[in-house]
Amino acid sequence: MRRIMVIGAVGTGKSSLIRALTDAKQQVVKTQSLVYYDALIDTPGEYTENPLFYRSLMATSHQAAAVLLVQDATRDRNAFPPGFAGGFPVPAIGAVTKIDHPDANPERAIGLLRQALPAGDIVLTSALSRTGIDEMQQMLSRYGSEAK
Ligand SMILES: Nc1nc2c(ncn2[C@@H]2O[C@H](COP(=O)(O)OP(=O)(O)O)[C@@H](O)[C@H]2O)c(=O)[nH]1
Ligand SMILES: [Mg+2]
Repeated sequence: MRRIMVIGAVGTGKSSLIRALTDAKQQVVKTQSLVYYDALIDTPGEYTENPLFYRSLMATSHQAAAVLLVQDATRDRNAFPPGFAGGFPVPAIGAVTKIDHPDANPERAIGLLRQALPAGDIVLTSALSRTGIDEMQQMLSRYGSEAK
């Protein structure tokens, strides 16, 4: 199964987004730090926040169909270094999370995400209201990755 590796800062909403995208019945395999779903790989936020873990992210991405960079719509700073998406050997796509939140600023989030992901689709999502979840699932299937 081709999987999408999901990366982003601690508390961005990666795991909530993955839960919204996946079928609760599926088998989940947890390694020490990574969580493998049928179509997605959840990564700890520390891996995105601490450059010591970048090599580990790059290594894992080799077995992924694509990397999904996740940006929190309520945050005013980018968790990723400029051009980060270009360092992966596979295509990169983006998701903005928590667009339902009163403090959400989706336009700002897209601007921040574009610094790390100059090209590639970005979907606006909310795990809470399920906005953009269908669109995310279609995007995953374009990479040969069926979330449910
Ligand atoms: N309002 C709102 N809060 C969310 C949403 N997704 C996640 N959260 C909250 O953000 C926090 C971190 O979510 P989590 O999925 O654990 O983030 P992770 O560290 O990136 O895996 C939790 O308190 C969630 O309830 C969302 O779509 N809308
Ligand atoms: Mg998490």
